[in-house]
Amino acid sequence: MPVYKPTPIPASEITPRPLFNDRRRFMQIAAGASLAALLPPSVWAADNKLAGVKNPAYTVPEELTPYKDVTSYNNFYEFGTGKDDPAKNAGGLKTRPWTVTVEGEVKKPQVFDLDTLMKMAAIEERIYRLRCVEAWSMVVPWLGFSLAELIKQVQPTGKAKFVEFISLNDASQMPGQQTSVLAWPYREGLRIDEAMHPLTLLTFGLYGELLPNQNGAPVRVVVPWKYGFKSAKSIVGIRFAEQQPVTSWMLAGPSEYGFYSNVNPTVDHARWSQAKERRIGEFFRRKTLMFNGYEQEVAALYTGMDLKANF
Ligand SMILES: Nc1nc2c(c(=O)[nH]1)N[C@H]1C(S)=C(S)[C@@H](COP(=O)(O)O)O[C@H]1N2
Ligand SMILES: [Mo]
Repeated sequence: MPVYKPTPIPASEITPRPLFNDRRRFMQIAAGASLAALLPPSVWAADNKLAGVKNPAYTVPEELTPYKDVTSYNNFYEFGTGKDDPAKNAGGLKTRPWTVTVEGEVKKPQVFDLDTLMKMAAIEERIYRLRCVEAWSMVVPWLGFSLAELIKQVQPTGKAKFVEFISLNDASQMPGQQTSVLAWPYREGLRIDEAMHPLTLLTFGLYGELLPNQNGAPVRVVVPWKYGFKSAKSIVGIRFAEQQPVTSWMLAGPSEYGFYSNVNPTVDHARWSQAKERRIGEFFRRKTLMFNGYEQEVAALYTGMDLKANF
């Protein structure tokens, strides 16, 4: 089993950089104004707030995608396949009480209540890119902590080589599950060293509030160097296994969606190029970066692997 050795974070990544290109907004933040002050008041339903300490090691030198776009342009097939379907149809999702069952090849299998899970480690704000396989991308201030914190607590056995994520399966709440566009429940997976990588974020919120339902409330993963579909939403199960799990997208199209699905501008999707992407809210397309810009941090995970064969 490949053991993850943390890559030293280069000095350029540690030096705090402006979070925004827009100088005025940056100066407001630098002057100590809270992010809340920069957003429309309607966004800040008091009970939905979630505080996170900014982690300057995890940011990108690009403008944030506006909250409105992050929460209205979504993929969440449990609520329909249109980009605006999740925001329209996910309102009734019941996100409390909520449990996440952690099982399989672990010494301490456990059912975590959401509130217990959220208190397991300090919630950080991390600004990550998220790039969909459909060649659009966003920059989002996520709130959560490294999934590794949870994995360490449950103590994987020597046999645990993969981690599977299982989303909620409830057609009464998720109208999209009345169709068979994907095999339900939505399943995704990572190799255990990918899951242990500090960048892999167990995510509870964005933009200073709890996750809106359409973004995967109440808990999801965000794996920033992989195509968006690896970042499973509304997770109810995490299973450790010796064998590579079969994911919903692999079942839907094995020649189009591989297990690894690393963002890679040099490996095209079966039906389109991955060389460029459209940042939501922008007109001109940008060049897609290797591993979505996280090459320095994650390339070592794939040393010696043929990334064309393992797409
Ligand atoms: N359960 C579940 N998780 C999911 C999806 C889904 O359809 N169901 N879509 C994936 C895809 S394709 C993308 S691009 C991201 C989108 O996350 P966002 O809506 O927060 O931008 O969620 C991923 N996680
Ligand atoms: Mo996606």
